[in-house]
Amino acid sequence: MPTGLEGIDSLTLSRFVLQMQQMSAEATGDLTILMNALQISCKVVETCVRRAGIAKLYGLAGSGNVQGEDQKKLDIIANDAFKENLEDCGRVSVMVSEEDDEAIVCSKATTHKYAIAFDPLDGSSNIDANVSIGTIFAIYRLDDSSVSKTPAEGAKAIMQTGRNIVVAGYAMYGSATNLVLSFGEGVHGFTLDPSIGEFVLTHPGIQIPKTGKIYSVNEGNAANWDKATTKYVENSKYPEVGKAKSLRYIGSMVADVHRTLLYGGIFMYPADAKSPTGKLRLLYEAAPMAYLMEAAGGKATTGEIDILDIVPDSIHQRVPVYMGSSEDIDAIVSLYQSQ
Ligand code: P6P
Repeated sequence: MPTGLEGIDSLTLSRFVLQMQQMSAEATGDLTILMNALQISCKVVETCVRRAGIAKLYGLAGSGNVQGEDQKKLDIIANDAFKENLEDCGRVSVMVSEEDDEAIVCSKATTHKYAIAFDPLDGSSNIDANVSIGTIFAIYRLDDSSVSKTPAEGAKAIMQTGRNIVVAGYAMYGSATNLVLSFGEGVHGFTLDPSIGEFVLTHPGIQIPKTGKIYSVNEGNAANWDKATTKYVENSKYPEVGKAKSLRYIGSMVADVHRTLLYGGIFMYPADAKSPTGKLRLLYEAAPMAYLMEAAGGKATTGEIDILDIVPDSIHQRVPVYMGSSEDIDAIVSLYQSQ
């Protein structure tokens, strides 16, 4: 399928989305409007993150969220920015945010084809240290013949497997601001050009290497790992053949996944004795990142099942995560199979 990228340089995200939609006979423009609201939200958050130190936006907000985590001031600012823009665009019927207990039924929706799950500012514990943080999102298609009227109905409508994702991606607020996304056909990376205020195409057609030299995990949890994870990390450090892998761990999922996507290797957040279902959330962290990994030629698993095949049972459900280069994921899966 043509990607619409042929022979075009400095393609902006806005034009990319328009071209993608113009190639689809049944496109109505709703997704284009939704994507525009999404990228405006990313630009608002980017500005706040860049100015956080100067505008005294570091530190705690003095409140907590459904995850039991202390909310940072920027967590709330980012969450409000996404909810307001996505509500006001009128093309989102249901929203789920990491920062909100329940699903949100959008009263301003004029169409009911799309739901979005997002983590407005993932990795926020790193904000005050100026470590890269990000936004993760997944857009799901709804059956618009039955409009959700309550948070419970909205939650039921959005709880679909990752195979039903229409668009997934992340923004990373780092030394540059990247927006990496996929509509299912290929993964493309855009970089915010502050001189024109547009995301421009810088990484067309990202393909993850089949294997990598890096493993990424919080080794501080090693005492609680299961046998398969312990064995995998041991093999990475003391391989029977070849060179040992390097350990790189930032502690911000967007940054660790972005590096894995570009350089290859494996990113892991296993389940362990402390967190029997792992730490990362399925709907707005694991599934969107798994969607990108598979679209880039990689894999994503809990060790026992592809992440994209999991049917969610709650909107904040956590799952174990292993994602990255196909050969590295095959290695952890075979360790689980022999466990
Ligand atoms: P730990 C950040 O809080 C986050 O949700 C992800 O971005 C990151 O991958 C993970 O948690 C880090 O968790 O336990 O290693 O600090």
